[in-house]
Amino acid sequence: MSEAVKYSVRDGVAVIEMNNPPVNGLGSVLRPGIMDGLNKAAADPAVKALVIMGTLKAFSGGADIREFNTPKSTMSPTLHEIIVVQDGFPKPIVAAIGGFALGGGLELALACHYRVAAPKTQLGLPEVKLGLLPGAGGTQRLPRVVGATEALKMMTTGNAVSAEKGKELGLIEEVVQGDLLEGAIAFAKKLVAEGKGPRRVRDLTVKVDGDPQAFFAAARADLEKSARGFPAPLQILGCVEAAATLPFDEGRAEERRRFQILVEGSESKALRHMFFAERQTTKIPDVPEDTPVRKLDKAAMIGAGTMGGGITMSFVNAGIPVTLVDTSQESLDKGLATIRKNYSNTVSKGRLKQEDMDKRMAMITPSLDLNAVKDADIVIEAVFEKMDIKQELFGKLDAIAKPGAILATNTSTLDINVIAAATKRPGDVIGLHFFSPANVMRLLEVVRGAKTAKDVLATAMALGKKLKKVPVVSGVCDGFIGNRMMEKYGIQAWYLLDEGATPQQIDAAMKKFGLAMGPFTMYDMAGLDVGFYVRKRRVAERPDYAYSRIVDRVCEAGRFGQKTGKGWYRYEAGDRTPRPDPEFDKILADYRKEIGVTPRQISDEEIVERLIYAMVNEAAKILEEGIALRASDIDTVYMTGYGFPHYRGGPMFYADTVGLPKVLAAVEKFHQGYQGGQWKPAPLLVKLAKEGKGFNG
Ligand code: T1G
Repeated sequence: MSEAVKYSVRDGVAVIEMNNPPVNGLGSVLRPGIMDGLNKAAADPAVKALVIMGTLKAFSGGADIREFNTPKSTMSPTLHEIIVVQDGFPKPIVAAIGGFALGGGLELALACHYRVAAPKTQLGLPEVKLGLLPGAGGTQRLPRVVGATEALKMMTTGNAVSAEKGKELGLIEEVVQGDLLEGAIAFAKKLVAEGKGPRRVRDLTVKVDGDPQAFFAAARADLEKSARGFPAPLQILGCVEAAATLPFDEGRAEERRRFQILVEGSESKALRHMFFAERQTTKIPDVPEDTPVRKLDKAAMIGAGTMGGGITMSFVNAGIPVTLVDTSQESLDKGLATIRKNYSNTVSKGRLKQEDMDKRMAMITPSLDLNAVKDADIVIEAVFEKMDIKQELFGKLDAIAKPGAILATNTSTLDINVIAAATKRPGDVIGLHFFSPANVMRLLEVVRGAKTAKDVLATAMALGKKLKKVPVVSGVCDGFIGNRMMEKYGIQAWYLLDEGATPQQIDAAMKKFGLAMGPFTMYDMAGLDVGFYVRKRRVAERPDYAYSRIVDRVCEAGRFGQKTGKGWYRYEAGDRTPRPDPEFDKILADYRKEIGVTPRQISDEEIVERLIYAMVNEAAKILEEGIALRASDIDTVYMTGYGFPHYRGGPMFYADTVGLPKVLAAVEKFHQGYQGGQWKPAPLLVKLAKEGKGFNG
């Protein structure tokens, strides 16, 4: 038996203990040991019952996702083969669940005859979050235990239930308050004493609320609306319907058929890529995982505006008190009122208790005095995006903040190294680029300055996770990772207007591609004023900075988006719906005449290629320059901060899926066009395309 599985016998009860860190993934390491234990327990006449257990932290996190689409996933014994042995087992099997039983882990437990769990254990079938369905009998057994309604809810949301809820649902027999293994063995011995043998879940029937035909028709209609193009939820529904209408083995065959469709599909591969990508971002080659992190018990926020307020909320939500500093009482009051309103909205939706809101508000200490930051372990600024203002502030913070305090800037474009140079402690300076709304968006770009100390970087990454963000390391460049790519995306959108497209056509094409919203709707929502200012700076720094001036024409007409009631679109008072605007059409027509361009028909395909491949080409440069540590970090940036469709896995994964030779051919075609150098293929793209490789290895 492998050391990942321990087998023992106590008072006639065999115990199989799985110990394959970090999550007892049911991969090719663990499965043989489980099968050996089953065979031993079945063959030993002294054994009257069997307990299967993991560790207190993890019963099992399910099948090993890394093995899918590889020979390992079908290496015998498979999870399916183990479960068949459980089904035919002649003695009662008890699952002793601690920590979590998820996916194949819960399916293993469901193939046991009884289940006990420690308090607070999480029980779930989250496969849908990977674009899959429970493929080891879960879609057939769970409905037999909790009924069709609860089973559908658990499997189509992927949300786990607690042990206590599991007991209510009949998913487990007992919540063991004391030692889990002792409790499970006692439960097994009691079964034997009472002469209770195996009780196979597969022999139960599925309870359906009301008429089955009507039930499943209604469920299908609901899922067709909510699934938004994802295939897994409807495949799960098909399996539950089979569980309710077919003999077990036929239902199981239906489940395997539908699972195979999903596991080979691009959506699931993209979602599995994202699962691992999000967990790779904290792995920094030259910063060991055990690098000591600094204490972060108190924070200070400079700037009570939109970003400062959102960042403050992120900290107090994580239990870190914040001293909120601004230059005027009016700004402070406004900032606190916005925070209070945001929390009140959450309370009114029942997602936050009033007492918790009050606790969080009490953790915010407003101040007009910069010296109030002197005890903070970390000071973050979100003041006006001007270098001289930031430098002056950092000079002051350097003198006030205590030794060892981290000084962070929320700048979205300015050079961290220049800001750090305004202090005597550049090692303590780092960029924490939050995305608006900062209390909601998961992405946090952690910008590493040339002199940022390794422990400061490690501390910032740990802080990101504590704030329930996805921290991604970026090097220093204009726009870091996300905005630098987004700039190329926007430039192509503007050029396409010159050439004959409209904002609504481009937005529609990008929404059809899967983005949460198109570029022009997004720019109107974010506001065109910041970009107007940033472009002026860029043109001053780089006179050859090329872009269509249509965007400046719009700004010069005072059209800055929703905040001015018009931008690329017009807006009715109190209504955020973007509406085509004849006034804009005239600005565009005049501009086309000014540059002598006759508008042409442009296909959606060209729109998507121009916008996405412009980003991919820039991303290849970001990778080459070491601004991003890996391609999957860039994918993570786009999926957690820019509304990139998860089922496409991010821009780099999408490019790999299209095939880099095809991407390169398109980039080279655009390079021959009037934009010329802007489309010069990145050397890394050329190299990988020629080698037949992808960005994600
Ligand atoms: N397979 C492979 N690796 C996994 C894994 C899994 N199922 N779950 C976690 N890991 C790795 C993860 O990549 C990370 O690796 C480390 O474990 C710690 O993860 C047949 C088809 C279990 C709640 O969807 O939800 O069963 O970065 O940081 O915060 O029907 O991991 O250290 O190298 O997330 O304590 C279904 C997925 C699979 C559960 C633990 N199961 N995992 O959270 O740790 S498909 C899931 C999680 C399946 C069957 C179907 C969480 C967790 P590294 P972590 P955590």
